[in-house]
Amino acid sequence: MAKLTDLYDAIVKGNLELAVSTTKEALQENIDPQILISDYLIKGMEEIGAQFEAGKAYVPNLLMSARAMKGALELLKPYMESNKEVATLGKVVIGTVKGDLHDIGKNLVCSMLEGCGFEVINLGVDVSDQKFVQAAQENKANIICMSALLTTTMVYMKEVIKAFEKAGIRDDVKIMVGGAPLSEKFAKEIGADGYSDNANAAVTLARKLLNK
Ligand code: B12
Repeated sequence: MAKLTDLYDAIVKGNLELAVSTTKEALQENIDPQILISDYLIKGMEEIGAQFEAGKAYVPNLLMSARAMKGALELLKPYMESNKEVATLGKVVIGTVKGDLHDIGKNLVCSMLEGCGFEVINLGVDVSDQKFVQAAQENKANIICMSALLTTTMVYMKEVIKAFEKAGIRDDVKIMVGGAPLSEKFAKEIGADGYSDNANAAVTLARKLLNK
């Protein structure tokens, strides 16, 4: 039987091999991927983040944890995309804003949206305001999702919203924002249409914004 605490330990210690082997075992035993993500993978990232904050872990530790997390998520992704044949609920353009390279949370939001029937155009990390606007226009997007994990980069979200206004397409899209340092209050202040603090709630919010 898969020892699920190994998955948590693998993320905290940045052990890619253990993360992959435990995830494979858990999948063979039909354990719900959502439980693996919420109860073990994300908890492990939270722990290494807390250690980093306390000066007990360093950037290389974060990188190794992120690598282990990505390895496990790669295996889980196909299970989150099982509803792909469902007609698309809408088009989402998503990216981590300029100056910010954190993409684990953003990729989780992508997978959940895709798994629940949205078509997702993932622009990656370090995305400029013009790149968001261009992608929205080219793809006729319904929703723009922005992610930021740094207090120094979250302010850039306002610039992106201004760029949509300047291009005259602000009313054509719904804008959702997220990432650990954000809040509902911040989202309102910058003029976003919605905020959520996790990938599941992001799907509910996206459906609500499009009345689906
Ligand atoms: C992993 C990590 C890294 C990795 C990133 C690897 C990668 N590919 O993403 C690396 C090592 C590269 C990194 C680098 C840095 N990091 Co870092 N990092 C983290 C860490 C430990 C975890 C982040 C994470 O992945 N969390 C797990 C995911 C699942 O959670 P999440 O991102 O919050 O996403 C969820 C929700 O927020 C939401 N969500 C996210 N995006 C969106 C978008 C939308 C639209 C919606 C609706 C919802 C939503 O849903 C997600 C899933 O539930 C955090 C600490 C922490 N506890 O957050 C620090 C942290 C974010 N990093 C920090 C710092 C300081 C840095 C560096 C500056 C360090 C340095 N000195 O170089 C650099 C900056 C590099 C850059 N320019 O971006 C600080 C930020 C402090 C601050 N207040 O700004 C933190 C908080 C650590 C700390 N406590 O000090 N980091």
